[in-house]
Amino acid sequence: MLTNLTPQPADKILQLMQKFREDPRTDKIDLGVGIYKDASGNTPVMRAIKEAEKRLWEVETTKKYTALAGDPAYGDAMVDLVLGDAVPRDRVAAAATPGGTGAIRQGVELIKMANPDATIWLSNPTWPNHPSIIKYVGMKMAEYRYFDDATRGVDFDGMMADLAGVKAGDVVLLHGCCHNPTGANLNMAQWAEVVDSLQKTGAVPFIDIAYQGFGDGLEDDAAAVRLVASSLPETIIAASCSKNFGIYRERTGILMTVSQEAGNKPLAQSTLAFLNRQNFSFPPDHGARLVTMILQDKVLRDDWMEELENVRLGMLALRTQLAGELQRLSGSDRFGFLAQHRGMFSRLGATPEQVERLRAEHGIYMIGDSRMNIAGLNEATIPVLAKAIIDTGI
Ligand code: PLP
Ligand code: TYF
Repeated sequence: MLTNLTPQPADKILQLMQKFREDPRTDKIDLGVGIYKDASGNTPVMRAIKEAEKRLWEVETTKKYTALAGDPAYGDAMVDLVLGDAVPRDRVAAAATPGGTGAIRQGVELIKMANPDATIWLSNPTWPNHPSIIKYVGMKMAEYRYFDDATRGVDFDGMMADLAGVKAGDVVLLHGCCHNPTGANLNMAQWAEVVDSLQKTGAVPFIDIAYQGFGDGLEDDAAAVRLVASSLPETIIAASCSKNFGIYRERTGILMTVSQEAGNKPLAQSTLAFLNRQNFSFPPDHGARLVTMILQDKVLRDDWMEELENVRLGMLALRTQLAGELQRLSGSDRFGFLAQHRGMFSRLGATPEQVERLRAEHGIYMIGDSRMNIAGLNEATIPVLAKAIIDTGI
């Protein structure tokens, strides 16, 4: 039986990670996989996580099962973090999942249960795991225009034209903030137009928010998801704690649904629990518990927010420095978009051949579509990257 298996497509981002590891050059620069790194290239455990782990070791008396949807306190804390008071709590169902990816997978399965004929609309481009999971689950998908190659901003007219053609009951997958892989984002006036469009077509928004706190701040980064959830009858949200709590390997995420009325919530809640049971039974608890402890304790929460804010400001400073250096070297403003983009990533707009030359000639690793992880830079490597970009004729 096992001989019947056929090779499956590899993840290009993870493949590049391996290639970087194998490169013997000591001055190589890793702008590949989306993991936050400090100026020394380390991904430290955040202070509040360390402290919560210490406390947890002292107070935790059992590791017995929690509940199929995870600890309800985690659900409450995350609904607060993501949605604030944008929608009444009695319309929101939530279940802990293994990472944001687990939430996306369960979200797609939920959509399949509710409307197997729905088409799921994805931004072009999007995070490659979106189409991969949707295809695997067996749902139809389509793309809406998103990135403008000329400005390296959002092709908003193209996006709106495509969203106007979405059918009632279809699903539109939107990045809540810090678009991966482009770094180009909608402003709030544009989000309001997206809301109008969804209202007109009757499409259901599915928001993936994996970088809250990495763009314009914890509250500002949640503004779009809050606007959408408070304006439309139904919203599905997949949130990840991997980046903003730095707990990548703990697999901590959450799937939330906002039902039209409080009366519809119990069915959504029991379906989320059912989906967990079918896939893995009880969700991982360690990361979720740390997140809950931090969000519930003022001292830990303030410390986490301070550290996260420093991470965010550090990436913004790197953006400004890189854009400034490129302006100096090129004598033009054509790289100004790097300072406008938000989050961990920017799509540089180089050709695959240029990306390959950066790797081969300069030891600079970015994803083939020219996505750079800004956190992979530091003050010393910014001039090196800027010079390589100019030398490569980008
Ligand atoms: N969605 C996007 C757009 C991402 O970039 C990521 C990646 O880290 C995730 C979701 C989910 O990540 P995780 O499953 O590690 O929580
Ligand atoms: O886009 C990224 O780099 C992050 C990390 O299969 C990631 O989201 C990349 C690939 C993958 C899982 C996570």
